[in-house]
Amino acid sequence: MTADGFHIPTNLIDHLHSSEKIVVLTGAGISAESGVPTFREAKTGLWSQYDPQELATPEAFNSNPELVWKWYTWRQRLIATAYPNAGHKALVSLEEYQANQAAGFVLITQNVDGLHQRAGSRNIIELHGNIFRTRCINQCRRDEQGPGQNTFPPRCPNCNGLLRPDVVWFGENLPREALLQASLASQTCDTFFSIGTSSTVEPAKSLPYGAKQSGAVIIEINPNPTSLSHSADFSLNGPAGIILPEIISSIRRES
Ligand code: BV8
Ligand code: ZN
Repeated sequence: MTADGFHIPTNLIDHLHSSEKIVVLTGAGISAESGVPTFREAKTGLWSQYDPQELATPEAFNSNPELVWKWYTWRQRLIATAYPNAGHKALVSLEEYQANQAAGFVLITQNVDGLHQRAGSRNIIELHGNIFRTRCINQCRRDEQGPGQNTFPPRCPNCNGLLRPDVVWFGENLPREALLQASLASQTCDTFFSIGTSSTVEPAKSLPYGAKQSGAVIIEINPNPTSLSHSADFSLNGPAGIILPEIISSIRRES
């Protein structure tokens, strides 16, 4: 099923009216309309000569912490000037719409930009951490805000070890509790949205298949096809910032 000119299929709206638990998985695409480059299209500006998958690794940090911190500082500054867009805000409305269902809404994000929190979403699982948090490589502390002092790269005030961005790098395990909660939510929902993700990164890319196996309706929102598209019940080909608000107004119009 595809949305024709962003007309949302009626049977999708009917399904959402009766849905008891909605799980949403977002990727970098939902922040694209806020001006935050997506992960694999981040061929903009200073970083076009580097492959993000090469920089977001423990090996890169161990061999060149200054370069990796320059990349993250550049991204932090870019994200700090960005604002949640209509897609982020529509997910807040969807969570509010589900409020009368106990545990009716879970937002799982691969993004590290914190834009869902700033939009007002509440039940969020950050699978890959948060770019504004730092943690000590000797694991003696984790700080919500960025590094306080002015040494570069920043060092831990406890042990003087290097501080690192509190994100999950390629080759690193995801936070155990976050992955457990995300898997459980995906396997116990009746509706699973996959929004703005190329569905290439494990283990996040497996979540919709767990939902499908448990009988959930799978809805993908992405201007481009992905490896998930052929398994989705609805594949809405367009930008999240246009399609999600249309879904919210259709739900309200027809309720
Ligand atoms: C792990 C934080 C155990 C850092 C990120 C099994 C098979 C093969 C490989 C593996 C496997 N298991 C593990 C791996 C290795 C690896 C992996 O999956 N590699 C892939 C690339 C093959 N996974 C890991 O290493 C994970 N760890 O599994 O631990 C382990 C350990 C060792 C060995 C084996 C197993 C850790 C992965 C986490 C990496 N960290 N981010 C940082 O951000 O700096 S991942 C990074 O990619 C971002 O978080 C990003 O969100 C995420 C996924 O990318 P997307 O979000 O999908 O973004 P992308 O740019 O790709 O796509 C954007 C999409 O948006 C596009 O489709 C576009 O069309 C769409 N779009 C554009 N505009 C819009 C839009 N959509 C809607 N609206 C729009 N307007
Ligand atoms: Zn320390």
